[in-house]
Amino acid sequence: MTDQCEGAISPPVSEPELLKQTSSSKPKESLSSSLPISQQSSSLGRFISFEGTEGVGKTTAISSLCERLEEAGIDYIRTREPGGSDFAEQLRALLLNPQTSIHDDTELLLMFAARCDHLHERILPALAANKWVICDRFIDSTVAYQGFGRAHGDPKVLDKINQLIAGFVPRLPDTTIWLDLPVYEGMRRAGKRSQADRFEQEALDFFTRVHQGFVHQATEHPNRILQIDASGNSEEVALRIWQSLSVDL
Ligand code: Z5A
Repeated sequence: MTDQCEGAISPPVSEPELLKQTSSSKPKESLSSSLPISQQSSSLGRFISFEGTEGVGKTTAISSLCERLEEAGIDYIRTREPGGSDFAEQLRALLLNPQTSIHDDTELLLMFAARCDHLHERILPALAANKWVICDRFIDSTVAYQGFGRAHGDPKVLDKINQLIAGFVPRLPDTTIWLDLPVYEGMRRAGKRSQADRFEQEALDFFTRVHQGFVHQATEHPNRILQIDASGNSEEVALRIWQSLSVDL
């Protein structure tokens, strides 16, 4: 599970850290001198999405990045998809519920309905206020899960998704961090948790196709998507991300 949004459905008590919404205004002085970002005091909002197959460590890596942004005194919001706004969180609850049974097209359109609300209620206003937006999953997940996981990379479905992106997504991420890890390793990491949601119940073949979807996106959008090796411990992964971002910024 990932982050929560302002005023949305309360998360389980076991995930208190996910309630964090925006950066604290207090930088942690003891660590800030080691930050590699040259524009530590920059007020320009950046849109950064995180992507990857199940259990690759996005939530963990986003927490580390947010800590570093706080240390740098950068104002940000942390959010997630599907979800991130009140209405989108309601759709998320339906989409992830293992009891939900819907047609693939319905799932695709609900992902975009949620995204539309999230963009207009949360992402675009934050960027307009020069805040950074750190988003757990965005459009590349739709290509990977609905386009490749569900539709096996069918060009007609990919075309529909690209049309939805062109029609309803006025702002793409500036940078997408794709945490890349062998599918079985992510499933092993995620498997340590107790309850599987509707997507997590899918089989290895499904997640292998999802991974192909991320490979596809990284090939199509090499300037936006940074492929980051997600193996190793969480500190190593966080450092790789930070170094990649500081180069990219
Ligand atoms: N979905 C979709 O189909 N279409 C769309 O357009 C969008 C989404 C936007 C959202 O699920 C589901 O929606 C998602 C795709 C679909 N389904 N799946 N699968 P979610 O938000 O609940 O779950 P998730 O995005 O897949 O995240 P996750 O499974 O919770 O994993 P994660 O955030 O990437 O990983 P984590 O929670 O940070 O780490 C997983 C475990 O590994 C945890 O116990 C950590 O302590 C551990 N961990 C983390 N890093 C490490 C390292 N480096 N080493 C060892 N262990 C680690």
